[in-house]
Amino acid sequence: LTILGALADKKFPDTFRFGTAGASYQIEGGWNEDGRGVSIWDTFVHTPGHVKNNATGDVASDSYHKYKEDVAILADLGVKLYRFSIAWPRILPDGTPYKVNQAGIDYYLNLIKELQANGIEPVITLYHWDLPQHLEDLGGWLNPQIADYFGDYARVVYKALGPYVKYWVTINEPGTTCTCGYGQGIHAPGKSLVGDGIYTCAYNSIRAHAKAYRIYEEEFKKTQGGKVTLNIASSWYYPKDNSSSLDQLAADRTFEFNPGLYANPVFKGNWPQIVIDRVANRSKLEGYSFSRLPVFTQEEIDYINGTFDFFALNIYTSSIVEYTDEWPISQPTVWLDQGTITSVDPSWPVSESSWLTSDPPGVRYLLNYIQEKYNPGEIIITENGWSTVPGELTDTSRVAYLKGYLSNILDAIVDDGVNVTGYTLWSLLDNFEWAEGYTQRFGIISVDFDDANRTRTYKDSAKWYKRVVEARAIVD
Ligand code: PNW
Repeated sequence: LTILGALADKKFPDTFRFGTAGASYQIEGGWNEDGRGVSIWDTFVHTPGHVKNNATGDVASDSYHKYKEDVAILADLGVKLYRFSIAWPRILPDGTPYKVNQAGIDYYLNLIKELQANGIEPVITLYHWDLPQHLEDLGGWLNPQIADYFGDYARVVYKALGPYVKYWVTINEPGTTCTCGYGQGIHAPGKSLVGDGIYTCAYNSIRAHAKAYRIYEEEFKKTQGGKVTLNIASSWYYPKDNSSSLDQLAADRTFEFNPGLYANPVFKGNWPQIVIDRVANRSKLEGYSFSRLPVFTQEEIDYINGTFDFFALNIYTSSIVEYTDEWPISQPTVWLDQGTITSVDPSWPVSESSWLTSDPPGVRYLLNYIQEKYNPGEIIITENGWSTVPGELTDTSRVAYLKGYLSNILDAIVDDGVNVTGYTLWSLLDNFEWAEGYTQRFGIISVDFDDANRTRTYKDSAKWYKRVVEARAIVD
């Protein structure tokens, strides 16, 4: 076991736990088994033209049947955390508490039991994008009542699984759902509402998160003692020219329009001021008598502010931001509201996903920035990972990426004093990568999707990660 020379003495502290992650629709399959209801992703993938090669998650990595094998792999890797999500329509087939599906609850109880028998702690996401279709028929994340539906769902899950769970994530990356699902239309439910739908979705997602947080706080925290937060994806944003205060302004603004849109209401109260001001201004110039950004009442601000027990961060990449003069008034869009020009450094290695390039120092900057700005007390990196082509077992580029990111996370912890307590690598298994189907693979474990058995095989990155977990240090 060789530990990288310069890092020989640097160990991840005892407070830090390694893990891996996945999400229900991406890995489970069993889409119509044992009483599971229909989700917006079932509807989306069963309509041709939405996903590469019209792939579906009907079977996916078949974790609905192979969860014991998956847990055995986790145990072999030596990890102590496993992040997974609950399929809302497995628990409540039409999304409402009118009918609770015990078979769905049992699946997750069995999974948790298996994890705990192997000394692995579950980190559970309540919502990772598989909304019950019935709730979409009512308007989905554009319907303000979604907060109440989500609260009722959360209560059912806390009640059934809460005694065994210490870490809850309410909603995974509302920013991605709102942008891709209700803005660009490339994710379910496939709506293109670039000027207003994204903000309405953001508004309701945050209200729904807060509802689920408050329900836990009031009804379960005392007896169950867990922690709850929402999950936020963020890149690190560099100003294009370090010495330009305008580029710095543009980089800050890009942060506020992306993770800030979701983090600020929860960690500080209300939307970021720059977002309020810019959307109001452009809305007015576009002829609206009100802002396209919904207004939180003071009561809502107070209810939402502070609904976190830790920061759950998904970090994959960085980008470079350049200032530009105000764009002319044309179509209302969030991108024109943001009004910056973003790019990447041509020297950053490119993954199999066009949006994902490797800039390891970015994670250290970002962790320090989040620590400073939001003072969350505790940070868990709930996703970080790299995509390669199908079937690649000698995944050198993934090892290089993970080595770079984990080294910088280690530096942030040891040298900068940022309290990162966990890391759940995305992802344990190759899985259904949303609109990209099975063309981009994020797993450290390869899955053969041509084989009915969905045979799992270790990639080099899994063997490497196992040695890192054992050494609690960055190894070669
Ligand atoms: C995540 N970004 O989304 C999702 O939570 C996963 O379900 C998904 O499989 C994974 O990333 C890989 O795509 C993200 O641009 C999408 O920084 C984009 C970004 C981050 C996360």
